[in-house]
Amino acid sequence: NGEGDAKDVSRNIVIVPVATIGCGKTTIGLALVKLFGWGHFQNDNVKTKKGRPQVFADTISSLLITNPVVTADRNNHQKRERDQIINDVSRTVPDARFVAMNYVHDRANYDNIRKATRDRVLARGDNHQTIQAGSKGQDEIIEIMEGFMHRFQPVDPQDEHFDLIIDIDPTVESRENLEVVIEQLHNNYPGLFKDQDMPTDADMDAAIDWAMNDYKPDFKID
Ligand code: IDP
Repeated sequence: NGEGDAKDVSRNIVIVPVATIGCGKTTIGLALVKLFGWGHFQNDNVKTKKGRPQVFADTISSLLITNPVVTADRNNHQKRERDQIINDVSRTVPDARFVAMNYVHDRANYDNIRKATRDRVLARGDNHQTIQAGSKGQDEIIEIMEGFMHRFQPVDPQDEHFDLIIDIDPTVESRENLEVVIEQLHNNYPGLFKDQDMPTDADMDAAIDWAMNDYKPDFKID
């Protein structure tokens, strides 16, 4: 983890979504690409079969060379995945800092989360890289989503090496969550934004619209 004052940081930030399928993490990652030109890499674009976690981490590390902020887009819904990305990126980029984009999953809220995520994925499934709803039945999709919900482990701030944990709500619109993420990044790391104007409401609306409607995923072949 990076040394020194967070307010002086202007690079080597990794956004680590903590999520299940359909929370909106890719949508926010893409909106950040559109708004700030930051990096974004989806785990499903790792084409190798062996050593996928290592390839994913190495790709994030490489992207940090040219991007001040990179979103490590996979669910990271278990502690071991989060430890893996933090440890492996830190080995090549020792001053990297990790920000959890934390879709809070309280067990008591599971039914609301199920409803929100299923509605999104089933409505627009063909646009989802992991699910590719067109090729799967609804029951099969729901089963895959349930697996992630069941295995989900909440972030433990004491025991995990995040520099910042941004809590967001999987049941609200991605537009709302995007604004919270940008606000908290700006409050904690003003140096990331010093060369650019902050986005307006209309800019954020347009970025979400682009991420949801114009971007098409690059499907993995297997
Ligand atoms: P994930 O990366 O967390 O699995 P996304 O792929 O970003 O989730 O979103 C799942 C689906 O829901 C996509 O088809 C996306 O376009 C759609 N979606 C994302 N955010 C919203 C929203 O705020 N309202 C409605 N649909 C959304």
